[in-house]
Amino acid sequence: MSSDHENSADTEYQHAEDGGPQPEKHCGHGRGGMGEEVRRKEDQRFITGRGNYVDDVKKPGMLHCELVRSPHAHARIEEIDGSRAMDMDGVVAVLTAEDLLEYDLATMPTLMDDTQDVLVNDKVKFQSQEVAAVIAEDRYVAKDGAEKVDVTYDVLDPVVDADDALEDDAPLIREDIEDKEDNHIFDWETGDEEATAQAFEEADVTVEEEMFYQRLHPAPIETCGAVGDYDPGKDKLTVHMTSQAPHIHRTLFAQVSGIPEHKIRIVSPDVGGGFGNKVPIYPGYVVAAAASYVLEQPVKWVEERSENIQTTGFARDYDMTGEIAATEDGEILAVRTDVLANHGAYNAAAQPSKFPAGFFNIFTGSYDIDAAYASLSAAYTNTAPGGIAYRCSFRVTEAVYLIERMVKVLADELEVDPTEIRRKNFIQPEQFPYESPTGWNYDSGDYESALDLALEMAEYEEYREEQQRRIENDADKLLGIGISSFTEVVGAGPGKTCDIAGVEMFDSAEIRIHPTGKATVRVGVQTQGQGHETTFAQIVAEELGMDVDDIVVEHGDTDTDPYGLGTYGSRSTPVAGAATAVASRKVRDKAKTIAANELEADEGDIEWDRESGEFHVAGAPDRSITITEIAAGAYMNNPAGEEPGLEAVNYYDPPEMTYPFGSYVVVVEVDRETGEVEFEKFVAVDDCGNRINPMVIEGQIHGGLAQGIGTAMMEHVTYDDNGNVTGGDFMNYLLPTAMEIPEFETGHTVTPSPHHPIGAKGVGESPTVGSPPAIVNAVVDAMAHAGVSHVEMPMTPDVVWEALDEAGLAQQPAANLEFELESGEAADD
Ligand code: MCN
Ligand code: CUN
Repeated sequence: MSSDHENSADTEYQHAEDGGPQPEKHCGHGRGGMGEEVRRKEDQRFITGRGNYVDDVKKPGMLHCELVRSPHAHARIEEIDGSRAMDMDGVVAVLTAEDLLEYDLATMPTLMDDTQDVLVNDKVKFQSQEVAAVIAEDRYVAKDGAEKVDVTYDVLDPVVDADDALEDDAPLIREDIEDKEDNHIFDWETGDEEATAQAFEEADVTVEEEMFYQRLHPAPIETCGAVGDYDPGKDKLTVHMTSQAPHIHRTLFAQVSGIPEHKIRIVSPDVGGGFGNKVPIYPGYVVAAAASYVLEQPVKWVEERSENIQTTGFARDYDMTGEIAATEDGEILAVRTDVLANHGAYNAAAQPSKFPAGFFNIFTGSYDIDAAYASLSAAYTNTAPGGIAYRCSFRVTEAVYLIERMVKVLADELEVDPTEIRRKNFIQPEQFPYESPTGWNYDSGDYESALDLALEMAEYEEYREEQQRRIENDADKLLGIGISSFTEVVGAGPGKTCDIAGVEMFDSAEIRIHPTGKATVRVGVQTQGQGHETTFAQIVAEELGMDVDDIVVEHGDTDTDPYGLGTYGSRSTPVAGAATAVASRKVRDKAKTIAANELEADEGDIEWDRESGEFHVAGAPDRSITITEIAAGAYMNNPAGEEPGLEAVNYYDPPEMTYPFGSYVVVVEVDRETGEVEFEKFVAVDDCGNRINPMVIEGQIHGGLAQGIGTAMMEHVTYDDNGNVTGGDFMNYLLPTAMEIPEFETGHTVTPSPHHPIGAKGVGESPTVGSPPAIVNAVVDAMAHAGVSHVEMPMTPDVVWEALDEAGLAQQPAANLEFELESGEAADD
């Protein structure tokens, strides 16, 4: 159970009405428009087991593919012998890089400037890398066949840590890159190094902390998979695949295969969670497509759970040093950071190509700081490729962790309440649009209102008093209170900040109103559980005065949908949501002409009434007509000179990103005997501008907070020195369950985006981005009085106990027991 608090001082859309482009007021008309808690339309099929996921796709004559994977992290392949597999009943083919070379399919581009082997050509670069593929009539036979492929390896020394990889004597991982002599990928810097150094020299106080944002795995419920289906009759390749960005994947497939793009169709049916995992392209997709092309039969590949964890795009793995320079009364003068990034064996990170470190350079966060500087190096290692995507807004997660942790470190150094430091340094509402020292243009914000609401909901002052009491009483359980007042950046994005492979980022929507007044909407983004079939219909319902049930939203089929760049970086609402609103308004403009014709009035006299969802004649409100009534006229009675039909398409090129924000307050109890951390209170106040569906937003917040808790407390993809994944299944990679998740209290403020047609910002990633520092701050806060300034994630009980022990706060269980026996209490209990 959770409750949703509103900031009483804040009414919806209030900020917009003070000036700037006016987001339009929703009317609560009950048709399912903006702001209504419409139940998710897609859930009917999901909860009745009628979803259609890639593994549900079955084609006549379909074959199955299993991949042979390397047990070694670094090894040269000497020989691959598939004859024992080929001898098996039901095995149709064994494919190796050599076979793919014939079709020019042995390598594929990653979303960054790198080239990855589809099947290993020469040298294995990470454990479980794809070495060969077995195609068989049945999945079990394929699996058995894969075990019978004999591969001879010459095992090489692996290197798994980024700093080891950059040592002079480290084994060279990427011999396939011409002239490559080391494992260094790139250096990158942002901000003003000199001005920052000067601020540090002049500051009263400086603080520094090292922190490692560990390697994480997105863990969608549905693993990755594809069904390749080449039709020689039409010379057309259809690939059903788990994709967050079907159009980008179609373009990549065209580039990889040489098949012209209009002869490729990517279908992403229902997607069972993505969280960034389904942004990159994986070898299995290419193998399934290539095998179906060669064999002229459909081929399905669906990976197992451990394959998903061990080989598909991981996230984070950022080793950061943070520094803050401040005055003695807590004004932040400068922030500086140095990062070592582990990108794995291939630089497969999905990110706008202008920033090799993603959006990490938003690390000044919610604060008005004059000087900032970041430097970063990235390294290849013998670990799975990736390095960015997991509910992260492209490294904003790491940036937010850095600044929100450092603010706490500074507060403790100055011995002031961390809320005081935040209030003193927040960018103020009147400073928007605000340009940050690293060149970001924040659209709108009111950080103090969100913090005030969160503190009030969390009963902050009471907990501070309780915390003090416990310290004075030497209590067994310490109390800690952590805060994070984060700023997100979502909605990729305008050309100056974002592009993919040189393509400026946009998104699209197409609306067709049928003669009977029902509508089909197609969008270029791809829902993976976010509820687009409902929320995008709500935008249209609002803009056209239609009933949400009369609108169906489709996506995930490149043959029918307008080209779009897909769903990641919480960009669907900021970009495709904007396209949907603009396309709706185009439809409304045309409908107005038809309304004038139908109402026999001058077009200049026709007015749109948002409340009733009707056009009426000025001064004669009873002469009115709805879009539904106009639809027939658009086809059967279109005014002379007007093109028949009622439809529109919009490709929306956003002028700016949107900057959602929030304040989270977490109260924890830390057990001095066991190191266990219990959540006492978890308050999340989010501001994503105008809200389309508050219930969907709350669902997003709950899910994202659970993932933030997993991040802070449990999750870590680990490797041993030989490059073996030691956290490669759900027995060893711990995800939080309902047992570990506390009750959340959510609240919101509303600060519309001034440049978005409906004033909305994204929200999907905010809770995962914003919550880890609040949780770590809380645990550190419980021990700060004894001098603890940092605890590394994941904060498992042993890690916390060690921090307690070092600070002299730990209680020895044995000592306790002795005490109890002596006093005779234990026997009585
Ligand atoms: N929404 C709203 N009003 C707003 C903002 C958003 O009602 N002002 C609604 C949207 O209409 C949408 C949902 O909230 O239904 C999320 O919207 P948005 O913030 O635009 O994010 P996206 O739809 O682009 O989703 C992407 C984001 C990312 S990048 C990851 S990772 C993630 C996340 O969403 N993966 C998810 N949430 C997920 N939720 C589920 N169930 N499954 C995933 O894989
Ligand atoms: Cu950063 S994970 Mo989401 O953008 O698909």
